[in-house]
Amino acid sequence: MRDFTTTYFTMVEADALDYVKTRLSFFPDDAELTCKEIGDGNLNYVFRIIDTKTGKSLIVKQAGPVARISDEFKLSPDRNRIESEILSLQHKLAPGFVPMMFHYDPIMNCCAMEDLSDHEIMRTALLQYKKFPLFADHITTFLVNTLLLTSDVVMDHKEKKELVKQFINPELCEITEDLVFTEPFIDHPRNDVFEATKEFIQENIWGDPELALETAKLKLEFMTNAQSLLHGDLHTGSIFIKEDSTKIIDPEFAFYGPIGYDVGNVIANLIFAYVHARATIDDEAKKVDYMSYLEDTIVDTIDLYKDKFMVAWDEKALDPVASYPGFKEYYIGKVLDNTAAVTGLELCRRIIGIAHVKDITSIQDQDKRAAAEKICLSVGKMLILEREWVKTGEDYVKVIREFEQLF
Ligand code: SR1
Ligand code: MG
Repeated sequence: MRDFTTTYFTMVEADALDYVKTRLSFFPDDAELTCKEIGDGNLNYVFRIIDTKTGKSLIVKQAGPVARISDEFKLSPDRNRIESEILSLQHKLAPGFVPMMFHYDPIMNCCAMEDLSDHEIMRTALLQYKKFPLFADHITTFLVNTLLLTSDVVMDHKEKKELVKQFINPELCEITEDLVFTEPFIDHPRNDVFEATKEFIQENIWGDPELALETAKLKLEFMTNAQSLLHGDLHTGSIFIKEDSTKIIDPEFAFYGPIGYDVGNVIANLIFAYVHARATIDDEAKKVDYMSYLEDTIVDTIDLYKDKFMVAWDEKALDPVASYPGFKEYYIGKVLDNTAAVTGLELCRRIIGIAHVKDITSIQDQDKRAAAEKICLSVGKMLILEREWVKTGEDYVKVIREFEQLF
């Protein structure tokens, strides 16, 4: 058995099993444990350990020194500390919406947490056309509780600044700065463009100086506006879901940034599911039904978010300036501008950049995939350029409808 107490190394299944037996007291001594590596993300190793006698189970997540997607990305395994600490904090701010943390190990850069195998990854579920009527309500509670409640309008300012320090996350932020804000909007060697969409991208994205300028402003906003403690990578692959429960996982990109970054990521990834359904459901009635479910979810997520934010502001915003007439409306207005822009950025970067989404890459018909990509890019561009005019759920639906007619 290898030594887990002195030097970090990346574990394989047998190591994770030994780790759980020797370093944790989660299972009884007579447990019959099996271990499987189940990670399918871009960065980490995820082991599920099950006691076959009782069915009791646990997840061990370890941060590797390089990203799984490409060893070009060398990353400090300290992101596992960030993930462990923010999950503990979010558990207090938004009880029931994150997995329970049991253990963090700063030598092995791993943590142990609740196994959510009775849930499924939301992206996978949406690609199977499943519906989750409670999602918009759940995610908006999570967003308001984790974002507004970690902002300066609610928190003691010195305590907030301590959190800013605790969650400084330069390497993961750099990935976002590069992969979301920079590379997709220039002809960068790391981009990975679908051949049938390339000309469209050259003309409409890389060839547009006005768009480039707006992405520069948004990048600086992302880097300098320490507004709230973000999840930082809130796509549908970071959400475990079942009919009556939503759990937000994988907050390793957490840092203090602009609120719209989390909300916009949720909306963009609902739009990916929407264009996937449009391209892949043959039965017309089923297609209309599923797409309108996703439209409703987009509308409800924006509108409920705004409503709950306003209510929470009235109850919890303690800074004296929070009650000045018009300030709440100004603040939420800025958050909604940024939300629209980030929705647009995420829509473009998942099509053009290195990190794609299955919603798009799994569309087998090449013409339909190209059409889906052009809708995402057109909607994305419009949301970036016209962000100040996109304030309600219905505004998003109008933009989507406008462009889906064209492709
Ligand atoms: C190198 S990491 C690529 C992407 O995967 C993560 O989930 C983030 O979305 C990141 O941009
Ligand atoms: Mg992730």
